[in-house]
Amino acid sequence: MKNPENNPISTEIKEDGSFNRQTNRFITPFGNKEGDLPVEKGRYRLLWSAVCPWAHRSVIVRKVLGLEDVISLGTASPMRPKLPHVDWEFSLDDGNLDPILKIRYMSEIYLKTDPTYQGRPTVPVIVDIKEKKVVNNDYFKLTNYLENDWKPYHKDNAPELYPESLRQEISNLNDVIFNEVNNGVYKCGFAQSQEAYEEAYDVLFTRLDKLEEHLGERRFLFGDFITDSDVRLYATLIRFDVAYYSAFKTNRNRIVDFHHLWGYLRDLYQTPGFGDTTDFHAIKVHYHLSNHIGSNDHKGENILPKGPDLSGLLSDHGRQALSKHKSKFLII
Ligand SMILES: N[C@@H](CCC(=O)N[C@@H](CS)C(=O)NCC(=O)O)C(=O)O
Repeated sequence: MKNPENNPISTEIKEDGSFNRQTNRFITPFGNKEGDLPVEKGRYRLLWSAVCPWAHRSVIVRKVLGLEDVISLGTASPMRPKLPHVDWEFSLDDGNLDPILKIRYMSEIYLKTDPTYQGRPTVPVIVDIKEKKVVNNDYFKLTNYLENDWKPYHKDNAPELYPESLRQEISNLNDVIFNEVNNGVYKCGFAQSQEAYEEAYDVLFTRLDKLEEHLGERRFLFGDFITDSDVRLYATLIRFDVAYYSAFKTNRNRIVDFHHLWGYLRDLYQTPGFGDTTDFHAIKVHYHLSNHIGSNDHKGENILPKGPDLSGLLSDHGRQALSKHKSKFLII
């Protein structure tokens, strides 16, 4: 893996100190067209770590749509070893091996697939179990594949997270959420100049203020039903107070300090597929103790923050009342 100066993201930092995320290497889509990845029950394994917001959203969608028996799940530990490059390890499994793929480190499967692979070995990634090869790590589109191309395997009465009639609006909003919120927190955390950090911070909180207003009138982003955009926003909001607020210096205020965003987050957290796939311990361990890209050297420190108090996530949110009131979508 490329690792100049022993900094795994050095190739993703621009001259002005801003973070410019690497592109995905394995992007073949799922589908029925020639060259597409065939949609087959039992053929693939989704590798994730509960810490990762990009992977978490695929795991939420997999559960919400009832694809758990269709695509299996391998879970890497939140504690990342440095070998000397930072890797993901299957140390939660017996013998430190993923039980199906029999690999210990994520880099093994990337390098087996492409011995010249130079990027970071990231999650989420879909592996073809038969071929033991990475087939897709397109974290941006993965949920859309599960929602659209994997439809034949959805459970009965599965929700429409990516309805045809709203697809363009959902995609437009997803771009904004990605640039300003999902990746926005990373742009704050990984910035290597004061200016780049402050610019990303301002963009992030300006967007959160707009979302706060928007969600004051709607239960979810598009009205009274959950869509792919809500899944994407949730994955960042649920990590915000626990990790980003301190680890990435996104500290103008916490999500609990926003009235509507906090209610919205509680609402989603209490929805099957969301809270039950959220592992705060893993998130804290990763962002505060482990090696994660962009992190400072922790100098052997091993004290996990005790807070914040998350018990409020289970409190009544009262947002059902907003479902009656649907107004025109106007956020971008
Ligand atoms: N594949 C994307 C996004 C996925 C991603 O960054 N996942 C993180 C975890 S949240 C990861 O696996 N990082 C491993 C590493 O950087 O070594 C990317 O390469 O930027």
